[in-house]
This record gives sequence, C-alpha cells and structure tokens, in this order.
Amino acid sequence: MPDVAIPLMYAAADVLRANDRGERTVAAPRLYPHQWSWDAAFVAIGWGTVSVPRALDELRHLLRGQWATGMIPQIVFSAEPGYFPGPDRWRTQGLPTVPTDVQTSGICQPAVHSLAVWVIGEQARRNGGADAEAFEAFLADTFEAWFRWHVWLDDARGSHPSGLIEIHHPWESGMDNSPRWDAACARVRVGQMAPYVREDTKHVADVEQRPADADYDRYLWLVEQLVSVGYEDAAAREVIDFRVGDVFFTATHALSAAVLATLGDRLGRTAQANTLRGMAARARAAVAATADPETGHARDFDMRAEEWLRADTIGGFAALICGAEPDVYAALTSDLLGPDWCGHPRLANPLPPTTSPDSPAFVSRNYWRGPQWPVITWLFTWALRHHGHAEAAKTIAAAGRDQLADGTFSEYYDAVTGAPLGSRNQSWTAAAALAWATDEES
Ligand code: 2M8
Repeated sequence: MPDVAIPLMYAAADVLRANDRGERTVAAPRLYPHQWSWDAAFVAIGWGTVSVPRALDELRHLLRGQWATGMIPQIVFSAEPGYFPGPDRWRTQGLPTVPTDVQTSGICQPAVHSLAVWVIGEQARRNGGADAEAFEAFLADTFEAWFRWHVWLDDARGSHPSGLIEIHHPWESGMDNSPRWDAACARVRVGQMAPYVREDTKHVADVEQRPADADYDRYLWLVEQLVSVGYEDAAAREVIDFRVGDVFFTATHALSAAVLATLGDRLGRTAQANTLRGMAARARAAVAATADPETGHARDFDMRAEEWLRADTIGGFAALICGAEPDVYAALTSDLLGPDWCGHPRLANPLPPTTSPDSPAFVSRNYWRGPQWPVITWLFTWALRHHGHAEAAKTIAAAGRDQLADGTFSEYYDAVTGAPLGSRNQSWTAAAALAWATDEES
C-alpha cells in the first residue's frame, strides 16, 4: 500500500464518523440527510474496515425499511430536514406491505447489498475472534431477508422475456440522469401534480452539477403514477410511463445473488442457495444477451417502446460486474482501460467516466452524464479482481486513490478538469477509499 493511503484512510474514517447517526450513516451531510439503499451497502463495506459491528448495524438499520414484499427501499427516512421529496410526497405510509415504524420511499436501488455482506464477511474472517462471531450471527439472522430481496427482484421485476430487471423510475438505477434514460424519459408525459420546491440545488455550488428541472418534473410525475397504484408492481407495469430493463441493475443482482448463494451453502441452506444460483445464472445470461453486436457493450431495453436503448455509458460495461465468458470479459476489460474510456486523452484521471467523452450526451461536470464516481470505480475494481483480472483492478484502483488524495471525498469529479463536484464528504466516497486500502491487503 502506498504511504499516501494511510492518512487518506484516517481522513476517510473521519468522514464516516462525522456522518454517523448511531445505527445509520447519512449518505451526505447536507444534500442527503437519510439512509440510501445502495449507499448503505457501500458505506457498510467502508465501516467494515473500521468496525465490523458498526458495519452490521448499518445493514440492520437498512433492513428495518424492508417491505413485506421483500423490496429494500431506496430511502429509509430520518427526521432530519432538508431533502426533497420526503415521505409526504412518497405517501407509502399505511400501505399493507410497508413497515409501520419507519418511513421509506416507494422504489428500490441496485442490489449490491449481498455483495456488501460478502465483503464484510471476508473482513470479519480475517479479523477473527468476536468480529467473526458477530458476522456469523448476523448472517444467520439476516440471510432470509437478503434472500427475499433477490426473490422479489426475480418475481416482481424479472418477469420480462429479456430476463432483465425492470425499473420504474430512473432513481431506481442509481444513475439518475444518465443518458441511458434519455429516450425513455422523453416518453414520460408529465400530468397535473402539486407544485414543489427542489432542495438539492441549494446544496451544490452550481446547479449545472445536478439534474435539470425538466428531469425533476418527470421524477415527481413517476412518483405520482406509482402512488396511484399503491406501489403494486403488476399494476405499476401497466400505468408507469417509464418501464426499462436496466442492465447494470441486473448485473448487480446477478453478482449479489451468486455471492449470497455461497454464503447460503455455508449456512447449510442448500435449497435457497440453489435458487440464488439459478437466479444469478439467468441474470448473467440476460446481461450477456444485451451485447450490442457492433461494440459488445451491454444495452438497456425500453419495455414500453420495446426497443434497445443505445447510449455510450458505463452501463455498457455491466458484464464486468456479473462476469461473462472469458474472451468477452477480457475484451471489455481492455476496452475499459483503452483510449476510448479510462485512457481517453480528454480525461484528467484515467478512470471510468459515467458517459463516454465521445458521446454527444457527455457533460464533464453534470452528475451521471460524464463525471467520475469513486464508488462506481471501486465497484469495478472489486469485480475485476473477483473475476480474475487483478492487474486491471490494481491499475484502476491506484488512479482511484490518486483522485481521492484531494481529501474532499466528493460525490463525483469533473471527468475533464478533475475538479471535485456535488457534495463534499460523501459517505460512499469515503467508504471507497477505505475499501481500496483493505482490498490490497486481502
Ligand atoms: C442520488 O440520487 C438521489 C435520489 O435517489 C438524489 O439525487 O436525490 C444518486 O446519485 C443515487 O445513486 C444515490 O444513491 C443518492 C444518494 O447518494 O443520490
């Protein structure tokens, strides 16, 4: 580990401590004062390098929001003010499938949670003693909950013939205003709804770093459509203007289901482990089948318009997350590292931009339309190593750590200038710094 990594780790741990609210961590100090689903998974991985019990608390807190259907919601709300849309706009309370003692939003986010359980488990095993025991107890307690989450995805969101996990809101992808969704969003017809005031734009230096107002109108309208059917999945498929097979989400489901299957084997839950392996195989095959014949990149599918969505984004590399045939995997890896992506001459840092700099949709400083997101970089490095491409992972991780050496732990970074953007002291960015430090030790 380079010397610079040690002060960076201390600073990253300080960010998590400052954002710690007991059993949960705010995704960011002012911009995101609640617990977000996939943030919590990455944040737990970061906590795992500092304190395994604290990491497990983070995941337990998230599970308090799990719906009776099995869905893990995008947001578990706290009482802290300053975020829009809050519970009054989501109107999930009182629905029969929603927990009564905690307020949540009504959609989900990518299924990286079982991956977090796996990574924290590896850390706990290395630590041994009380950490290993705490982890085993946690796994036995929560295995069923993670299993139900994947079953829900498979049943409620995985029934399309493409085998892709379908999402009903761009926020479910976690890559909110990515060009991946431009064509599908253009088909959303915004109707009458109560007026609203955005909070997010008050917390960034420049509104150009955030989604546009027209995007927010669509985001809020899709919430109205979901509210109109009480968030019932089959009904939502009929009414929702945005119905898309998300290839990156599908890849996270495949990876997480696969590692959860291995944990299930260890617990002696053979039947459930086999079910998870089946899901993982189907999801991986679905991701592989999306490959663009020209580029080999994965594509999303618009289930409303029944057409492939074509956008040169990081989503195209989804197969690197869930695994692929060796030749396909090697070709995608060299493409990711090559001059069109990480090695693109316009980039300040040789890291994956969220959108290709050659795409007409690329905006180097606008949210998911170009900037580099350290947490996404970390996810790719973990997956590359897991799938046997340790050298590529090492190269990208080294550049990822260099990017974080500015100590701002920003939410994302301008792909061309390298400037920090969005929130400072973003929890999952600090978690990525901590995870990289221990990845190399393991
Ligand atoms: C961003 O999304 C939220 C809505 O979920 C927002 O802009 O208000 C995204 O980057 C998402 O992926 C992330 O989980 C969330 C919290 O960091 O912020």
